[in-house]
Amino acid sequence: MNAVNKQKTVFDINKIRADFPVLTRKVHGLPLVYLDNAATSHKPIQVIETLDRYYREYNSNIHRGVHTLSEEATAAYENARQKIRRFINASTDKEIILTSGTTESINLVAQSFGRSTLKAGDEIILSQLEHHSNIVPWQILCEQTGAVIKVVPINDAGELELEQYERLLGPRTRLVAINHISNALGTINPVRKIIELAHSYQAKVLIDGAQAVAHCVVDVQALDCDFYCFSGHKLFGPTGTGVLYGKRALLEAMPPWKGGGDMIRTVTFEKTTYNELPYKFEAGTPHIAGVIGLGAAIDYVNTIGIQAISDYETGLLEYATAAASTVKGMKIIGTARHKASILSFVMDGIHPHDLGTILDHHGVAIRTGHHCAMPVMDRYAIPATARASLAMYNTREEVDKFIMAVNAASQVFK
Ligand code: C6P
Repeated sequence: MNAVNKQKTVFDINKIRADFPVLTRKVHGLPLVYLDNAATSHKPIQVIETLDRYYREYNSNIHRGVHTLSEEATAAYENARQKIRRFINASTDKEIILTSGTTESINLVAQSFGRSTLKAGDEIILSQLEHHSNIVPWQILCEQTGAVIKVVPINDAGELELEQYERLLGPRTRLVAINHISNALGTINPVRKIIELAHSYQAKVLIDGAQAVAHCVVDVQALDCDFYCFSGHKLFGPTGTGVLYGKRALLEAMPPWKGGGDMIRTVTFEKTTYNELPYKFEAGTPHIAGVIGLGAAIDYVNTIGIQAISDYETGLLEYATAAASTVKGMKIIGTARHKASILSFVMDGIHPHDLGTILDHHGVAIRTGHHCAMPVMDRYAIPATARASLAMYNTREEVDKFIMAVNAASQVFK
């Protein structure tokens, strides 16, 4: 665990809730119960004010100007990179590539690392639990290179079948790309073990941490992953921000993906040379305010402590799971032994979309659908689930309101 995450902090739910202005609003005349945090989380006032301050006081492009505003913006931007580096315990800022989100981070690895190293017949291992963002970029890469995808199946509980994984690993395995926590079921995958096994075959490992960073401690050095991807907006930061962590030696060897300003050292029509890490992968003007805001979001999370958040949410999920078991006709999809923050379910006789609409009229926001994880739905032979996803600012009272709303919906369809 890194130094920041070890800090002792106090978890004060009322104080936390007071920091999120949107939590005081009403929906259809009722207090908002926001249980769609896996899609995106809300932003504390500290993040909102950071964005506001940037635009009011020092809006400017970075790495380009010598004037005061540009220097202030550059310093704040690079300071945010350091905060991100410390938050996931990377060893140098050069390993922190700022992107627009998890999706872009994965595409970057596919098109740079993947396209430059994979050959026809090479194998990429994915799992049945993946979000489309961790499937489609690899399919595109396979079309380009002739590499092939192998899939680790899941059991009825929604856990990866590790024996099958071990069987899939082999001398042609070049890359394993697996999520840390499943967005559709909440399964926490044994990523440390997955990485260790892949490395014994000299395969590289990309972890899709989109659902993990706001819910558990992430230490990329302890995990020993080769790449780790996440989005700022699920971590109480702005949309349009994201991170690709990569081991320095790998990133050094990888060609650039997008070309443009800031990623070059010299340009002539005959030859262009590229900038050093991390800028080699950061073409064009980035979401400057957003990255600075993500830094503020990380400061915020650190004042509470990611371990304290994780412990709190574990209790809340247990409470929600126990409450759900009392609802007639409610079946939880995804019952892994190790789960985080997500309760996916179906109701007898009610389509998830109808349920979502009824819950909205009770002020309760959940997501319904395939959650961009169609292979998971196929595994359970269902078109969709309803999904309540929790964050650190949710309470047991909110879970009670959610359960009451589900009961009310079942009365409507009786
Ligand atoms: N899942 C959900 O409601 P972006 O869109 O790039 O920020 O994140 C994509 C992504 C990748 N991997 C996982 C595991 C994810 O959960 C997500 C985003 C949201 O579940 C929106 S589909």
